[in-house]
Amino acid sequence: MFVDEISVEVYGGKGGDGVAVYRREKYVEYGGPWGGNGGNGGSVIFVGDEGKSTLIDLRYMRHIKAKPGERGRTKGQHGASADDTFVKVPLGTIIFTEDKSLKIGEITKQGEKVVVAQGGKGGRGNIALATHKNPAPDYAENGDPGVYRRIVVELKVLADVGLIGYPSVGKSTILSVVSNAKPKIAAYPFTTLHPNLGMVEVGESSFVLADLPGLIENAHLGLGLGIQFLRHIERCRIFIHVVDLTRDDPYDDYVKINHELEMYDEDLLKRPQIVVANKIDMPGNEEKLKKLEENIKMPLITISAHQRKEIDTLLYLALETLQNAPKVEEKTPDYVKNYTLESEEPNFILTKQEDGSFDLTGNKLKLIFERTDFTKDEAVKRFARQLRSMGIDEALRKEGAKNHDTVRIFTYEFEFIE
Ligand SMILES: Nc1nc2c(ncn2[C@@H]2O[C@H](COP(=O)(O)OP(=O)(O)OP(=O)(O)O)[C@@H](O)[C@H]2O)c(=O)[nH]1
Ligand SMILES: [Mg+2]
Repeated sequence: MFVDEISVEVYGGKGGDGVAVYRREKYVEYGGPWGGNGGNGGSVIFVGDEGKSTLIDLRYMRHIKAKPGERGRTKGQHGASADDTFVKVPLGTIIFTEDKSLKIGEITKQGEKVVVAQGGKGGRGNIALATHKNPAPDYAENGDPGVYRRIVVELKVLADVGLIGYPSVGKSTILSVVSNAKPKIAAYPFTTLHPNLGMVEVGESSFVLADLPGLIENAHLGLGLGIQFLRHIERCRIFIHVVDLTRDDPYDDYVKINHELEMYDEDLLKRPQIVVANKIDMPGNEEKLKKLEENIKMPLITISAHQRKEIDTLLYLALETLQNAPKVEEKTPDYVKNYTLESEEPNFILTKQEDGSFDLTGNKLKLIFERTDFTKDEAVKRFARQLRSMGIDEALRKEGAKNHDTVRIFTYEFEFIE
């Protein structure tokens, strides 16, 4: 099955915790701090791979977790950072945030990488935390949590040439005779439910051909398989427009399909088309053929996919047309902003509750919170200092906080002390 949009959960690895230990050796009188830093957690990284053409792999790994960093060790040794977790994805993959309002990245080249979930930084051990004032801290930092997010991964078919036309005109049959692809072929409409891709070799050259689900009138309004497949057409540089000589009026079909393209995006009509009249092996097609020849201004080739008649003529013409066709401009919807790491978020968000207590949240505050080992007095004091330097005390005062008011920070409650 062709997968073109999939939602997955990605987890950066947690950073390893730093440790708080002291040096105790035979001849060392005053053992100093000797706890190493935790290692960084691994990141989940998507990497472009030309060998892939679908997102099917992602379907089998809905949750992608990178490994955590190692805890710091004694003797000042740092914990090892975890290896990143790489996931190979096809070129043309676009990664969005869950609601698709932000684009996290796009992969267009072999080996190109996009970090989709950053691993957490390792926490500092008590060596790194030692200061002039406190040369031997008895606490260490916890490792940062890795980024967790749900992402939407999208792949538009990266085909150069697209087969378009009504259902049952023989699009899949054509793909099956010119490539190794094995699309489903049957005498009923909408046999093809998802685009199939095939690599077509023509002499020394090759191109990717997409067999697209059949279109019908008002596809642009969602009829038949509808708009979702018109999207796949966007990247094709040229079209092979297939008409069926056994249908009542192939010329009328041709006009209607082009109208659908135009209604979806009028630029699509500017792309070169080769019109292919298929099923010439069937009797009674002279009149219909004549009407096509008289009215169609584009190159027209008459073939029989069944009997493999004139298939080579078609392929050489497709290749030549493709080589002269302009590159397709990517259209990114206006609403999609590029995701940036510098968030415009404030350091913290303070809200006064109805019962007179205060609530503090925010991603930056969260980071400091997660790093703190609340079982250690010293660490808690340090946390309080960090809050002060972020301006939280002042903000609380401004909001009217008085002695002994309750301040909630994530899972902990504190007392405000003047
Ligand atoms: N006589 C004859 N029949 C053909 C020819 N090419 C395809 N067919 C038949 O037409 C029917 C439809 O063919 P498909 O290739 O599945 O058509 P399609 O355009 O992919 O159809 P959808 O996937 O439904 O859009 C099948 O029964 C084919 O065997 C041909 O050259 N001659
Ligand atoms: Mg088909």
